[in-house]
Amino acid sequence: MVEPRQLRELREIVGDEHVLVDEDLLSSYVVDFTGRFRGWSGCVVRPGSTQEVAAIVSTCRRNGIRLTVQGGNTGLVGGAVPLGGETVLSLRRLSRIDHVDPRSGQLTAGAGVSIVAVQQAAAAAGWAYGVDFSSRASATVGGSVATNAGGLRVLRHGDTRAQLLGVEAVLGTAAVVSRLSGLTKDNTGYHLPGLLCGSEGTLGVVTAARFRLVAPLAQRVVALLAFRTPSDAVAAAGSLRRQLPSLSAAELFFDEGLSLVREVLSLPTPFPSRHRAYLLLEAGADHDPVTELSAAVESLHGVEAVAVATGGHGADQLWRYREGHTEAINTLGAPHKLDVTVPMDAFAELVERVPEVVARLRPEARTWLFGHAAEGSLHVNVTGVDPADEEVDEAVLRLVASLEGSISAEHGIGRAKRRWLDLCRSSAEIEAFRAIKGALDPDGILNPGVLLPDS
Ligand code: 2HG
Ligand code: ZN
Repeated sequence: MVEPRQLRELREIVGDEHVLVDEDLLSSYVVDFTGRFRGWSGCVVRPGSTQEVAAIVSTCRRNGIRLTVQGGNTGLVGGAVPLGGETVLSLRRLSRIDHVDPRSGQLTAGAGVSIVAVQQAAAAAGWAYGVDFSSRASATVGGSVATNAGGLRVLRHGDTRAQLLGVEAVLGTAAVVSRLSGLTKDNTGYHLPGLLCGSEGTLGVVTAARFRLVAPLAQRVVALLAFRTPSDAVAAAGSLRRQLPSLSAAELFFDEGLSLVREVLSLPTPFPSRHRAYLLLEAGADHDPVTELSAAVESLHGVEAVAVATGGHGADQLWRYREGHTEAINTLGAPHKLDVTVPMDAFAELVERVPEVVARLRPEARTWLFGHAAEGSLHVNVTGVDPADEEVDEAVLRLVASLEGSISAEHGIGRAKRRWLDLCRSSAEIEAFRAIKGALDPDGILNPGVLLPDS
């Protein structure tokens, strides 16, 4: 609990109106989007500048106040909600975008800027931002950097770390590190942006980021392919990467997921009959990519039906079948969410074995699979299992580890997965993580309980 004297100190830094203590005002900050992770907090602090963040961290260090750092609160692993009663440090007021530098194709955005606002600012200047994902309207720059967000275009442009040229951040020591000049080449020591990116707020609070932008693609085509078997769909994603240089997304889902999305979002059926597996493809190029897409699709095995849309509403409609999964599954109650990746040659086996593993342990459960097929990245959602019952989660993660995969492809470890970190990280690696944490956040006030398992 934050004492009255400490609240006064925080108010002096950010102003009375930006220290929230009223229970009603706190309610949206203490629970995650799925409703699975619910914490509590005595106070939310909303700084308006990097200097204010530094002053808050310094005050919290002095007073032993532990902080949970929060952006758009779209995380899925309980990393941004105060499960241990921490004070919430909300960065949404850091919402400034510096104008896009048209020559270098870069922009600097505050931690509280939404991903959609970054995309719009880039587009307005004739550029594009290489990262995109379903929660783009609420997710923020700070959170996307802290979790190294992946999403729908990783196969074309890489993850958030690949866009990151610099950050401004307040370390757990309260020191400010700032490197936002946008040098594309800079070999002068440890790469702090790369380290802070994906550190899930455990080392420092990212307050701004400098991103490289990509050339916009004048023409795009979206195709939904129906496959005879899941392994045909997985094999297709692999071979399309080689055959179709304009490929920018290859998203996998299955019949059960499509039916649920259609029912919840009231969408029409894309094909007259049902099929076992689907790939949603997007290709983008300066020229019309339809001809090369059609030629590539012709060469694939097991394709039973194809729907094509060249941009506009039709393309958005096809995307809804894929992007609607998270929302549709959430209507069934708080799901168990796993987000795993395995080497490509084990991906088809993973897709086949996950439902068997779940069914063996909890026959009453429903398993929903979808994901980013070209990277071997699979979202496993399980409904109908008590949120506190983690036996299924553990069994799936052990399967992933046995296939030499990783227990998180893009959502991070948060609080949800930390006890399984050693399934894919050696004790030497975890000790190195702890040493870095100890150096940059010596009092352990930033995101306690996130990422690192208890020692
Ligand atoms: C996606 O790819 C997101 O749509 C969310 O990473 C995945 O809801 C999920 O499990
Ligand atoms: Zn995803």
